[in-house]
Amino acid sequence: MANKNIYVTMPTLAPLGEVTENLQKVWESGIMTHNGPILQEFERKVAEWHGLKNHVVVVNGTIALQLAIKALELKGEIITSPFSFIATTSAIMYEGCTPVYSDIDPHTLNLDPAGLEEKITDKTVAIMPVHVFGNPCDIDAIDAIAKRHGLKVIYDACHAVGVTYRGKSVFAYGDISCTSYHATKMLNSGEGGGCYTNDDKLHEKMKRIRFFGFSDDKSDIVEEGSNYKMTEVHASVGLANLKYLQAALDDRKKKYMLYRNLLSDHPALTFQKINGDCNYSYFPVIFDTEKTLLKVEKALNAEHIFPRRYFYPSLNMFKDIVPYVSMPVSEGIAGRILCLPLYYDLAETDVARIAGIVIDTLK
Ligand code: T4K
Repeated sequence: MANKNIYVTMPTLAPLGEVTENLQKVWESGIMTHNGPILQEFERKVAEWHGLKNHVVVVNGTIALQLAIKALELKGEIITSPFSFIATTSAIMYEGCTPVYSDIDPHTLNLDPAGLEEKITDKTVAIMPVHVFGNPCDIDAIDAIAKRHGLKVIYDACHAVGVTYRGKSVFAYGDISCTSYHATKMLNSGEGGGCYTNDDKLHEKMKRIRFFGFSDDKSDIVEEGSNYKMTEVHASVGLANLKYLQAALDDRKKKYMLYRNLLSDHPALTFQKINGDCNYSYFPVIFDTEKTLLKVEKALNAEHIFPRRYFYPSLNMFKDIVPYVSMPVSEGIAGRILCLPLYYDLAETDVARIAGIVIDTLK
């Protein structure tokens, strides 16, 4: 199988027959969208899986972040991580707020609470930390800072399906936690996202904004809303895949540990420090230099293996969208980090082969 392309990830998919069972109901009812029965079942079952009640499913994780900002009526500066996917920053900007970067911890790769307070100004309205690669942030420290300064917290939990912190789902923290059900995530509905909150009123408000801002009886427009609804077709995929979430999590952890055992002894490599629990959704490797990374990437590509430079460059380097402010830790990590392939259908023999290529290239 040496010539089969191996990508950084692939979706975990339920048997097609289980998706078509759900689709059969859609076809029979003719209800394709508008908060249909399958969407409601998906929304409820994913929330229950995480031990939570309030869950508003939307079309993708980026829109989930935008919905959270809109629902909290934020206008001003939002402190966020420069070590993330562009969606974290673009969601802030799309909602008319200003992203302000604060540097990351070099070990956990999450926002470093130690540097956060000095970024707070009289324009700061919120903090948007990211649980990078499913590794939970220092939630206690971040929430304490937010409380002290009267700031809202929206967690970008797009990588964090299935992750717990102090015995509860990470989605239980912050004013709102947003996740992604994109094809590349632990749980996928093709495209999809969700907002979690413990505040019932905020939950109802997000549901109204998702549906054009209609009042519950649809007689009036009571919010500045839009159309963020997920279709029944996507919900059918997500609902079928949910049955395989635990198997996917167990498998990911096993292969993550296999990589760690095979690579850990090498002096040129370091790894993300896991803060308690993690879903091991990615396998990031930090090299000693960018030159080493590029050499390893080239060697893997030659074998039809396509790891990804998540996240490169550090978001503060996109100078055309946000004025540049130096983030030395994030910039340093972004230049040296590579995510190796990790997904349900990846054979353990391929994990061993990939690790072998990495080690051989470092000789
Ligand atoms: N916040 C954070 C921290 C995020 O990482 C993301 C998204 C978001 C917010 C926003 O969530 P969404 O709005 O996307 O729901 C991917 C994903 O598109 C993106 O969801 C994800 N983060 C980001 C980290 O990765 P690309 O452009 O790097 O990946 P792409 O599409 O090239 O896919 C990677 C590999 O996955 C491919 O080489 C093959 C495989 N693949 C991909 C797709 C789309 C499949 O096998 N099937 C597929 O359908 O962005």
